[in-house]
Amino acid sequence: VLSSSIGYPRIGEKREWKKALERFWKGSISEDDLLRDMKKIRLTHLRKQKNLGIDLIPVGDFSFYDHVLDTAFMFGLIPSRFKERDYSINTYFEIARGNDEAVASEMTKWFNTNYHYIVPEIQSDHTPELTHNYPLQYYKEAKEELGLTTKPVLLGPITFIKLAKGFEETDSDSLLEKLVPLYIQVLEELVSAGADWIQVDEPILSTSISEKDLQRVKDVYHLFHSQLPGAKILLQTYFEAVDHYEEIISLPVAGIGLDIVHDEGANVAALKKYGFPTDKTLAVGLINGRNIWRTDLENKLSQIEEILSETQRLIVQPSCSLLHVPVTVETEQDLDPILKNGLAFADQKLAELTILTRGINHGRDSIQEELTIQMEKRNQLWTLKQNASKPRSDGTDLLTKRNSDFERRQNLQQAFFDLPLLPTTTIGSLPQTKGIRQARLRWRQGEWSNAYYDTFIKNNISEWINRQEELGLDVLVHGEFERNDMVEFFGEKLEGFAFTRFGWVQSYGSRCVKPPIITSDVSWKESMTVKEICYAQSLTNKPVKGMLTGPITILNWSFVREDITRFDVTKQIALALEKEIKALEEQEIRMIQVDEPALREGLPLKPEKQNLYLEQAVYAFKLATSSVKDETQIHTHMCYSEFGEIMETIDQLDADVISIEATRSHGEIIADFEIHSYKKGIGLGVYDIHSPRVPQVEEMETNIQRALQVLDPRQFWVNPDCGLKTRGIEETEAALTNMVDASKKIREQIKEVV
Ligand code: THG
Ligand code: ZN
Repeated sequence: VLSSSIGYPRIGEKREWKKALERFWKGSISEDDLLRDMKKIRLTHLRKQKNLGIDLIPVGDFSFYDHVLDTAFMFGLIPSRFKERDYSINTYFEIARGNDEAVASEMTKWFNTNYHYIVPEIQSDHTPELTHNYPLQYYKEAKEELGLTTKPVLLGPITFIKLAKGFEETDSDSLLEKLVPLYIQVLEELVSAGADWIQVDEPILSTSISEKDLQRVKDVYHLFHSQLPGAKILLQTYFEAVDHYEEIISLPVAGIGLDIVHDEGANVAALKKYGFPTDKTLAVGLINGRNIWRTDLENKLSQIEEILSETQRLIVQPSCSLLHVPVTVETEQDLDPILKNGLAFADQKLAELTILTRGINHGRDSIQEELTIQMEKRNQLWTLKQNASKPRSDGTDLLTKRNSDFERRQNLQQAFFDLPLLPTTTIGSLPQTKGIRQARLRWRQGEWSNAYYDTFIKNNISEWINRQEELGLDVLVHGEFERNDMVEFFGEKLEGFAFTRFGWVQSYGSRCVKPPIITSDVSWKESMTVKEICYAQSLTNKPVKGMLTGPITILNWSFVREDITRFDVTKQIALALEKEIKALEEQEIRMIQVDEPALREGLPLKPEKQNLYLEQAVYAFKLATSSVKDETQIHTHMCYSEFGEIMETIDQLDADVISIEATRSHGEIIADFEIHSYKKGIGLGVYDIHSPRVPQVEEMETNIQRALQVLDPRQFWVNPDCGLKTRGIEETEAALTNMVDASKKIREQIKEVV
């Protein structure tokens, strides 16, 4: 049995990768410098995996930005607004980041993770061509520099085209006809260079695919087989069970990779029911690639024994690429030692894998010592937790319904706030300038006293309250200058969370997040937002919105304990937030926004599991928000499109006002709300904040008018499409001035009609 790594984090132990990229973008290092730094990082990662004892080490999982973009670029699929046929690294980055003339390609979530990929845009006049054979380059590099024979990794053609946009579904076949020969060329060159296993990722097989797509899978992999009888393809799936187990295992490939961690037992059940072909290798995704807890190796050994009784040719590996976990626990100096011992990031997971592999190959006795140590470390953490935690009641006695229905609340709220038609507001965060980031750092490092820092934050709040008043906004925000990440901030103030220093995970491009770790029961210990919000409210007669991150988002953007259910953890978070909401309300804060940007991302990949998730999400949101007075207006905000399928859920949240990111796909979202005849308050972003461009008044008027064709002016709010923290001050002021103008103009036009 061989051990294998499906993919390794790109960012480096100290985010060297991110830093090199950002230095290059800033112009402070040359392209040659960048290439040299990146090569060094790649080789370091290969060496590390080798030293950890991994047999099959991946190449081609590395990227300068995103592996989906790499695949598009490798095949010359450059959107026509960029320099076509210029396959330089600058064009590559422009597609991801935009340039002065052209907007960047859209990015969206990679399956149910917090990683974002660049959506390939394939135009009907595109003729794909092979511009770079990245896996080959990296394969050769590993051989020449380190004498290593590695396992090239590619994103498979079916998943690639399913993630792409810009063409009709009916054109998929002709597109595949053009792409598949290029894939064959890539594979052929790899085989000629001596590659043994070649991993072709098709995570789309873990979603529910249509019969038509299944047929496409069969056609493509049969073609690969007939054209490349010598290629040892490992067809890799992850994140869920495969729906069409029998068909998948019958494909003419040398190996199949299955995730047996996130499949809720379905893959192994299928294996037992239908068996596995004796001439193929099963790559078993055994170690959780998405959490950070030390593995129960005893349990994994028994699982492997069970699998070995069905089929003998095995590779063992993590359940998915380790892109989704931080690099190493080693560098963490400040963690509680029991917690630290109980954690496994990418490097520790690969070490676990090596132990398991030895145990399988040479018998359990050969790893007894390591096994004992490992199990002790795990048990120390978890028995401790179990003693400490007394799971709450099932929550049936808890309040999850507002006092009155929306109609009554709406009347009371209108009387209370007396807002104009098409009220203007923003989503919550205001520009986080370098000065603000630096101030936070100085305070954290003890350079600034609490009092000094508090004054600094207050000054920023007051400056921006004035600005918002001058701009003529109707509902104001305090700006969130005191906050780092919207989940980290609350995690640090709630009971039950732990934090790492270097536990970064790539979110998109060079941007990383450091997910908090939920280690024990979550509870409220002190007010988290009251001081800043009340200070802001004291400066103005206009309403200031209280700003909180919702329970589902805190859950989805954290690493979560596994000794109690995720739903139990969610309820704990919701109850803690409820306390904060009550605390705000007691201080006369009467608009409270509870953001759930990650609600859609956590949607299970399998349709049959989606309802339960959505029900629980609604329950948690209502648990947090239902106990307020009728006059208190609950807002929520969500990012990203594809709301159609969760419209029902959005309605059930029973928020008085929702704002959603909509500028990039305005038409579709408006249609969704029309179909579902949504009646509550709604702000569809009237401009895109992801770009420094300042839109003209007319452009925003058009966006508002378009929405008013289907939405009642009495329900419509005018706001940017997301928080403004990544924008500069000047562009923000200019855009908001135009936004307020646009709203006022339309107010004038419609006031007779309403
Ligand atoms: N928080 C978390 N996850 C997220 C978002 C978030 N996922 C989706 C979306 N928002 C991703 N967006 C971003 C935007 C900015 C950054 C990261 C993700 C970012 N990160 C800093 C960096 O990499 O330089 C580090 C942050 C810091 O210094 O604290 O800017 O908002 N959890
Ligand atoms: Zn948003």
